[in-house]
Amino acid sequence: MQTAEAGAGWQEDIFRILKAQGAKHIVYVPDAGHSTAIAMAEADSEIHSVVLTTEEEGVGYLAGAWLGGERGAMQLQSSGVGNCLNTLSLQVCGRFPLLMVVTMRGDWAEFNPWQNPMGAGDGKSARPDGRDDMAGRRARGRRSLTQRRGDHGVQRRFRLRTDSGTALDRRKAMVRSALDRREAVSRLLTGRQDLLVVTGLGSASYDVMAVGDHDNNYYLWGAMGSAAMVGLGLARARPNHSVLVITGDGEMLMGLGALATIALQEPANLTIAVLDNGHFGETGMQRSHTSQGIDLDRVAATCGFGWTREIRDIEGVDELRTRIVTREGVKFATIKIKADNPLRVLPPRDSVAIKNRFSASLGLATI
Ligand SMILES: Cc1ncc(C[n+]2csc(CCOP(=O)(O)OP(=O)(O)O)c2C)c(N)n1
Repeated sequence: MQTAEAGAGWQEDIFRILKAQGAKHIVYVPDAGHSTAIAMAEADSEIHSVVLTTEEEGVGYLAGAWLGGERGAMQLQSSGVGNCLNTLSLQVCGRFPLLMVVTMRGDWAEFNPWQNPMGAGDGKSARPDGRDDMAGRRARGRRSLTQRRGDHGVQRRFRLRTDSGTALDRRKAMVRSALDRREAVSRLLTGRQDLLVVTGLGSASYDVMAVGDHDNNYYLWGAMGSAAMVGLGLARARPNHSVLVITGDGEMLMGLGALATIALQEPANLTIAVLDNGHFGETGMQRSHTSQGIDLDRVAATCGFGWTREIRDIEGVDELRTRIVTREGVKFATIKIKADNPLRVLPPRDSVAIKNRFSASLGLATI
């Protein structure tokens, strides 16, 4: 009895402190240790509480909320810190604050040995600047170079096997009915006014930059799979703005769980537009799942997005543009584009400056 009360007590304290410090967003993958605080967040109408499918979604979400001028925290267990590693580049490179309240597993008397690797490693994992262990990193770098060389051989053999008959026909049909990516993005952003735009890494960012740099653009250069969640956090923090995420099929596929998370939140002001060339264009045009039977708009529809479309013509892009500004429900579109690689138009790489510019344009103080 005494133990249970003590447990609930610290959780209540954590929730109260977070709220007192102005946290508006509590995002979590449940851990038993956080259950009281999660229940308090769920019951509090002033808090956006967001259940995630995986912890890295929380990293993107909280960066988005911060871009929109609001604070939050993630509650997770130590194994979830491991899930976040790559996305932490968002915090490091954009210098977004990130508060994670981590319940430790893999500590003294842990009964599940599978909790031990992350329990023992969390201190280092949460430091993606990785200032220690340089020798280990160099060794790992050599190994991954060998693996990369090996992988390319595998890809070539795989491509030869799959490029036969019907698959090839399907690809040709797709190319015939596909849009020019630069034209599609340019049309989508025409007359954008106060639209807030988040771009996934690589080609989608180059397309948006090719239209013209803008104070209300936030470009991701990494944290692959995070764009939709940054969009969600931003949309929740800025309900009176329309928020548009523009990303690639590969980037969206890496964060597919986000579609489930976003559908539950139903942000009426958020639209996700996936530029779908059926390939990982940036890395050498390897085929992605979307040219092999996976339809992202149908995944979004199944998750519960109220409006979804597969767009194959410029009229469809025009319709999407008019819908984005309505803020009448969460929307998802795949825009089928040609699998080509137009000249790269690189956005600025100083992600802190871009963040501060974005905040300033919303009238927010920058730090
Ligand atoms: C975690 C991670 N894995 C792999 C990569 C390498 N990578 C960079 S861009 C990219 C493909 C992006 O494909 P897509 O989003 O479809 O954009 P496209 O260039 O095809 O428009 C990949 C796999 C990465 N940056 N991060």
